[in-house]
Amino acid sequence: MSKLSLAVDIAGLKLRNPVMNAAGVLGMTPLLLKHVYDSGAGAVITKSLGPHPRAGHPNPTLVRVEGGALNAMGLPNPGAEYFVDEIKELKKMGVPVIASFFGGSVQEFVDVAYILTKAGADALELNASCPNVAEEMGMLAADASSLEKVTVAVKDETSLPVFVKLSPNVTNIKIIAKAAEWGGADAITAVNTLKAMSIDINFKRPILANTTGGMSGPAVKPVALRCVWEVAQAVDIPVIGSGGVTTGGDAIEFMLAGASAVEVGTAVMTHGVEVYGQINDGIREYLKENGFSSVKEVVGLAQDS
Ligand code: RRO
Repeated sequence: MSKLSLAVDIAGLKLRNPVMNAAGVLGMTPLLLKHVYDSGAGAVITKSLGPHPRAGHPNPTLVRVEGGALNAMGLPNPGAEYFVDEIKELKKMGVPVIASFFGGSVQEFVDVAYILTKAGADALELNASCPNVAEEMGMLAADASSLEKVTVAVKDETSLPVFVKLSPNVTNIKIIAKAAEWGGADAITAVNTLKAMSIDINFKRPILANTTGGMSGPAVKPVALRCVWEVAQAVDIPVIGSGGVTTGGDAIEFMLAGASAVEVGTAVMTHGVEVYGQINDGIREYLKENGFSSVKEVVGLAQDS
């Protein structure tokens, strides 16, 4: 039997394994991201970077809830220009870097894509789906035609693979995914967090200062899995799964639904940064036990009738 391989190729981006951190998780400094890579991730994803530094929302911005967590960070980031040296540093250390980014207009998306491309990122993840900011900045992924336009403009600016990260907070994710593909997206990341809230019954007020936040963690996994399933049916480009992945078995579920790779965020809170290596161990074990020699053989298998 041939040697077992966890290596994947996502739209030309070759990675040693299919597990990455989700944007925003340990993504603020190169040292934290290097730690993610050393702990076993195949690539790292930066915090979503915008055209200007942003403080984000006031505290509380994070609350644990049953089955996961809610966050309303509000896109805090130092600005893309500041992160140029951080990306260069990571590249010097041999770490594959996917730069997550956003803008408040088509031009801002293009400007930030230009900065991050010049910085030497290996791929870009266009964040079209933050649930915690005003519509025009966050929920681009609710409007197929705007998303297509932004994707076209970004693809015109960069030669890097562009992954478009979608929201689960839409009626028909297939239409949105198709629009991103028409715009030239090289892959789809499905999905960002689920809009949610929590109330303190003693204070009789919402816990998050922003009132609502994005739900992540094991409780959203079935929703994210359904999104991956639908997106994989709608497009011919690779899909990256995100939402509640904690174990190798979870990652395999996403792959069977059609994901070529997965992003892991909230599990770091419960399992520490070692979770990246543990998930890879679980994937390897599954491949071995089921007679597969590569991750590719599993992708989309549950879709075959
Ligand atoms: O910073 C945030 O509040 C945030 C972002 Br940019 C995102 O894409 N998803 C999320 O749950 N929180």
